[in-house]
Amino acid sequence: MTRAMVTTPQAEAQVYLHGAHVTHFQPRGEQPVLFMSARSRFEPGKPIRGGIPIVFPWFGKLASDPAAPMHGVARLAEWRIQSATQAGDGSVTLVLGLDTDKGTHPGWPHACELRYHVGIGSALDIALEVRNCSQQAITFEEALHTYLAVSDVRQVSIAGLAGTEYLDKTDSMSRRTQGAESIRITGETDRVYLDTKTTCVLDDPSGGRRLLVDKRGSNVTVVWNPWIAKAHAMPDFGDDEWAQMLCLETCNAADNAVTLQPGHHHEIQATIRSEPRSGE
Ligand code: TA6
Repeated sequence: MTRAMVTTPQAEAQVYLHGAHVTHFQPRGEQPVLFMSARSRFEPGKPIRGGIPIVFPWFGKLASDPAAPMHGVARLAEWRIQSATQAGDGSVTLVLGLDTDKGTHPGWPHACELRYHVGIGSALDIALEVRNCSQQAITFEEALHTYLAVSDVRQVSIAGLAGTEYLDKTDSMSRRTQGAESIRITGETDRVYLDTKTTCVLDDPSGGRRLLVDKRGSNVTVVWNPWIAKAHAMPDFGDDEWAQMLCLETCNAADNAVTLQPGHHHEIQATIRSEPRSGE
């Protein structure tokens, strides 16, 4: 598979054309920020496990066609490099492109232009732009399904979602409200936080760092960890890898799906960066 290996004064990164998939981001002198499964597949028609899969145009299962690929078609498609530019400070921006049309999938016969901007500097800046090139309004779901690398998920905490309503996918999508305390991961966790625009901060004590996910154009945040049983059930995921990752996903889905009029475009954007824990 073709990938772009990018090295800048601030960081290094890898981006596969398959799914426009960022699989690696490592600021100079720091640990990798993204988790990649040692058992990930790298084959046509299969998603890459880890890094940042792009979810589009449906999140999860497609209600009208349960046989349709989970999380849509964008992460399974071959994207092309539109441009690669370097700024004065040495940071690099790649733009990848994918166009959809009536032949893309029966569940998505719409003409759209997708442009994915990947900025590699001291932070990782990613933005998915969707342009509706059809004659009718379209509605879609999307996610930058980020797998963050953590030293031990049982010790991390996530701040930024206090008081936010969420759908609990481990309990038949029941609606709940997050308490005031930071989120701790103590079992399989799969939550769709609604109507939230806030920055999330993942505190990783034994990793000695905090990972921050700031976002724009997104009203949903998903928090996911498969824990033990789900990890065992996933063929492209190591049985013990659940402790080394947490997905903090920048999304628009469910109540917050996006509707675009003809000729209009929408952008979802996330900035991912790490900083030392205070005093460390
Ligand atoms: O974003 C969380 C989630 O929707 C979970 O329900 C889980 O299925 C995860 O995505 C991974 O999905 P995948 O299709 O990559 O196995």
